This record gives sequence, C-alpha cells and structure tokens, in this order.
Amino acid sequence: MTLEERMARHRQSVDRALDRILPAADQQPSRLHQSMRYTVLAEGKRVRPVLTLICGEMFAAPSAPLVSAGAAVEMVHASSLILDDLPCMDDAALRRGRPSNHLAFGESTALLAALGLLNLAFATLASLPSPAVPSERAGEAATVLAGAIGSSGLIAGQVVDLEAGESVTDLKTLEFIHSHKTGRLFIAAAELGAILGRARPRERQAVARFAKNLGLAFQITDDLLDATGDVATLGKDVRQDKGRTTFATLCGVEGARSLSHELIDHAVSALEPLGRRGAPLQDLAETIRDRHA
Ligand code: GRG
Repeated sequence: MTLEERMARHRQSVDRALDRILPAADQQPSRLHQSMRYTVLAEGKRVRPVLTLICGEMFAAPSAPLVSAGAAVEMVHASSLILDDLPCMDDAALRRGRPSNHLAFGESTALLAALGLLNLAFATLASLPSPAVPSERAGEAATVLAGAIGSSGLIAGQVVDLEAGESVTDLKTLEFIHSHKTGRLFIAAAELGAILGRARPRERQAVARFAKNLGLAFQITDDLLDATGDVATLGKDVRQDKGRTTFATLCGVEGARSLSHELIDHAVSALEPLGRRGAPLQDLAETIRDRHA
C-alpha cells in the first residue's frame, strides 16, 4: 500500500469516528454542537491522527481504540485552532477554508466549543478500556495527552508566543514556542499509537524523537508557506506572521528551508531502532519535506 492510500484510509476512519463521537448538530444546545462540528469536521490535513494510526499499526495496536485515540488527538488540535484564532490570541479570520469559528458562531460559543472538544477528547480516552486496552494503558494515554496540552505544553508555547508579540525573538525562544505549540501534540499523537500498541520503551522513545523533529519541521514549513503561499491553497490567511518573528524572518527563506530539511533528516534517523517497520513514518516525513499546503 502506498503512503497516500494509507493516509487516505486513516483520514477516512478518523473522520467517521469524529462524526460518530461528536454530538449531532441538532442535539441541544444545537448552536454549540454545530460550532464544535464546524471546525473539527472541516477539511484539515489530519496529520496528527494519521501519525497516531501509523504508529499504532506499526506496533499492531487494536484498531478501533486506535482510531478513537486518533479522533481524540484531532479534537484537541481543533480546539487549539479555535482558541488560537480568537481576537484575544491571533485574531485570525479564516481557518480551514472558512470563516474562523468565532466569526461564524460568536466568541463565547467558540470558546465553549473549544472547551467542549477538549472535554470530549478526554471522555473518548476514558472510554477506551476494554479486553484489548487495559485501563492503565488508557490512563497513560490520557496522561500523555494532558501533559502535551497543559502549562508545560501547548499552553506554554502559546503564552510565550503571545508575550513575544511583535518584538524580535531569538531562535531559542522561537524554538521553545513552536516545539510546544506544535511539537508537543505531534509527540503525543505518536506516543498514543505506541502506548496502544504496547511498544517497548526504546521503540516509544524512537517514535517520540521522530515526532519531535517532524513537528518542528512541520511548523517551519508552515512559516514558509505563510511567507510564500496563497490563501486559496492554504485555506487560511497568509502573511499573518507579518511583524512577528518566524523561522522565515529569522533565518531567511533558504535558511528556514534548510533547517526544516535538517530536522526531517533527524526525524528519519530517529527511526533506526525500528528497522524496516519505520518505513511508513519515513515516507510521511518526506511528504512534509515537500509540502505545498
Ligand atoms: C487548550 C488545546 C488548548 C490550547 C491552548 C491556543 C493554544 C493553547 C495553542 C495554539 C496551538 C496552535 C494552534 C498551534 C499551531 C499549530 C499549527 C501548525 C496549526 C496548523 O496545523 P495544520 O496545518 O492544520 O495541520 P489543519 O487545518 O490541516 O489541521
């Protein structure tokens, strides 16, 4: 199976699970549930849940719980997108090719939808225990995901990003921001697959190192696309980073590109302990090296 076929299959199973897990659009309070569905079910790349599913399959994780874990990761990601777009944060007007959640539903509903999604993500992990998934493993998955989001994870990255504002930031701070805002959820996504597949510590460490490097490379390519891409292809505002320090402004377009390639090389070398089993992850890394959207 090619990587494209594998990714399409994973995206489809995650989308089906999300549709099933999310409250129906007409369930009261319907505006809130519409708002939750609006961002999660909009067209996104689903790269984080795909990472969960590829890692889980690599370690023969049971399929249904693996897909649910991928859906939980995507709900957290969508929650972070809604929050990130709010006027008090990045104040972005366009997301996933549509008006941002707060522009479509109002700020208070958007905020509550983001909280509803977070809650639902953890409820989904709490429902994993079954003969195939002992409760300690579901608990470990929840602990990893909570750690990735919390005040030492995405939230830390966002706070430092907001504090930096438009002042010039050094490379170390920029790396801190994005290894937290983006990297931490990539790592958790990969680790959830490894946890459900009962990977050995060395194997879990390998996928976590892979995801750490891939997450940062993904963010750098995001900066490059913001600097060089267009709204129609990306489905979100471009040149949003104007006035802010990004990898592209700090290192120049070529410098940022070579940094992202270097990180992808590191990601691929992290897979060595996995031998041939790491091939789908290596292919995934190469799609990010070449990404245009
Ligand atoms: C409590 C969940 C939570 C978060 C609070 C708001 C916040 C802290 C963090 C913001 C994190 C964030 C939105 C980082 C940007 C990461 C990024 C590269 C987003 C774009 O991801 P893609 O390109 O988007 O995968 P699609 O739409 O394809 O899924």
